[in-house]
Amino acid sequence: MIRAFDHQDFNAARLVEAKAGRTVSVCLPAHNESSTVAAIVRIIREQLVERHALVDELLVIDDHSSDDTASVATAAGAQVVSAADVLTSYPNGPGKGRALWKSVHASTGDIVMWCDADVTNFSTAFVVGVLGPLLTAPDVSYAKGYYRRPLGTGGEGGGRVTELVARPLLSLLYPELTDLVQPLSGEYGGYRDVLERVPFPVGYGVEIGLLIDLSRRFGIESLAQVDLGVRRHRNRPLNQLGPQAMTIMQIALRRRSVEIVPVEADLIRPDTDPLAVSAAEMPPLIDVPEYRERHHRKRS
Ligand SMILES: Nc1nc2c(ncn2[C@@H]2O[C@H](COP(=O)(O)OP(=O)(O)O)[C@@H](O)[C@H]2O)c(=O)[nH]1
Ligand SMILES: [Mg+2]
Repeated sequence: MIRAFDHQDFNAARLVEAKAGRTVSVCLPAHNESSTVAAIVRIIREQLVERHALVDELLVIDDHSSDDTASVATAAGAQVVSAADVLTSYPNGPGKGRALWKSVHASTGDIVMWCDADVTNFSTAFVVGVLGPLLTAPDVSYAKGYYRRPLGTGGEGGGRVTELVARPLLSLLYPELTDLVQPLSGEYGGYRDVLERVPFPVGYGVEIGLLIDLSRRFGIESLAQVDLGVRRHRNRPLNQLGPQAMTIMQIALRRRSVEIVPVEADLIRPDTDPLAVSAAEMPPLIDVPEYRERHHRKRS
């Protein structure tokens, strides 16, 4: 069983005491999120940087946004890093997973956690909840948020990709991960010294890739999940979920055997042009010389 917690078991003041010298970076990946990112930044800065010293560093990883994501996030009090400027000798390009990988390099905390920047009902519970087990449960090194996700009609459950792709794949191939309520949630984090040891899929396969790799490498008991309450975000049309689903399948299948499916493949649909879907991965940061240079610490 993956250990489960509830955000209500934690509060910011007590977690500040539990930090005991450890530092926390919160990173928000953002591609054209100008309508939501500022409110999220402001809540974290006012409540968890200034009122309680829980969060030591607040980064927005802006990825070629064509709107004013960068300026509104800066005005709201985040440090904005342009993804294009980080680890420039590695293959550049869009992708949530690549942005997360770059944020591990760009940030400095002992703990790095992420929140999606498109959440419309953000509260401090998201950060407090994920940090709770990381700061208080000694063997937890990776914590994954979960929540109820109301769709327009009030239906519960996961998202469509969660129900139709992630859960069936985990049931077939990785049953030890099936008690995760939201395997694809965007609010999660872990200790730098585990995150730097695993590859990061460049796109939307990053969540499933991290779960599979961290559980294999550090044991299922190093994982925790935390109830964060209710979460609302942008709901995408079905035609945008196909490529997400496909890259998740590529990442999960290729961890069983790289021969099953190719790393680059076209999603073929009758009424649209073929769409290239990539399951490329960025290498473990510990193997990246620039990372070792910047974060060099004594390690065993
Ligand atoms: N930096 C960066 N962020 C991205 C990219 N793609 C998605 N994101 C961010 O990742 C978060 C989750 O993406 P979203 O599209 O909402 O995924 P979904 O909730 O699974 O549909 C949001 O904050 C996005 O702005 C990207 O290529 N680069
Ligand atoms: Mg979203």
